[in-house]
Amino acid sequence: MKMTFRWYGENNDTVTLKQIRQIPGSPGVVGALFDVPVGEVWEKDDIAKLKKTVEDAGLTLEVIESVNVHEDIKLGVSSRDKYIENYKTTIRNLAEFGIKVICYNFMPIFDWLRSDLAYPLADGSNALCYIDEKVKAVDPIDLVKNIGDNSNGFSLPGWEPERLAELTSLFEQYREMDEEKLFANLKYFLEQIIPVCEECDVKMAIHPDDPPWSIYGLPRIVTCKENLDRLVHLVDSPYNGLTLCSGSLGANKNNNIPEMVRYFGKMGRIHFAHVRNIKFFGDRDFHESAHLSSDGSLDLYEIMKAYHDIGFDGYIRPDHGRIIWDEVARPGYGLYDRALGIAYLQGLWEAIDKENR
Ligand SMILES: [Mn+2]
Repeated sequence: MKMTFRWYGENNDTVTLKQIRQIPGSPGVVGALFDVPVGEVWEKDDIAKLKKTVEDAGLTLEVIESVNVHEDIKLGVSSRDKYIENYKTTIRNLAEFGIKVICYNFMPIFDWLRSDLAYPLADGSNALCYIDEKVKAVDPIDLVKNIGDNSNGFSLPGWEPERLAELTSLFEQYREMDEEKLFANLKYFLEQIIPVCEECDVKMAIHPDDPPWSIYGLPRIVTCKENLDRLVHLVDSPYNGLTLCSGSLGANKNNNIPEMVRYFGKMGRIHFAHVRNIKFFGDRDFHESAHLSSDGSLDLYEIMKAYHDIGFDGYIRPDHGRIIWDEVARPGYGLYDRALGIAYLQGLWEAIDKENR
């Protein structure tokens, strides 16, 4: 496995590249151009600059998270072709700078969704949290506002205020959308871009929906083994793969993560692994926890063992962390708890590896 750490870029992250360089094992950087509007081309000059910044700090940049998909592509309206062409150009441009994997998602309107961004935990830390009743009780527009007001001044990816200002009209446009239509629109998109990926050797890795169920009547399709299986066969190419996020998929108690790792891993379709834990306190209520198995509801040993068993050699990263030790950071993306997560994942891996020699 190739360990990585997500970074939001200079002036956009409280975590520095110097700090990342000092995390045990010196992970690679997962980056993105956060100031390019969704749907526009990522220009070579900007990619070159990002790559140089990362490499000057003694780190590598081979994974992008995310190149977001324009809403018109998800909606399947005629203007999508223009945005798909832009996406293809972005893939070609990224390939020129050694990018190997692009993470993306196909969630209508919202990206990940939580009811609380700083849910207090018993030990005095705080974490992202999802309480189903709370989400249902609030109007989506108020929810967006709450998220914006509680993100410590950061614009959270997928929650850009400009885009969400048009929430009412977006909901209107999705009125007729169902899972089948969304699958068809994803297929159309993949059929166009996967040949470009094959030509440039860049793998697409779709991130699951978070949480993995429909919210506010919007369809969500990247949610379970059955749908992921359908998805990887929409275009049957090794370049059409997954970001297997244990925390996102794990929020549905029916999803067996180690089994999914083995199933899609053997198929060679897991290009990026997000490994984190969550703690349930209701059927659809959970808060994010430290990565440690005993702190959450998922067994991280079993998950890492599944990756080891399939001989996983792709990119992996710890995912959201709690906010601990009075750190002020982007919700879910502080340095400390994610660095602890990395050390833990590497410890599990070393132990499993040596046990199995
Ligand atoms: Mn994730």
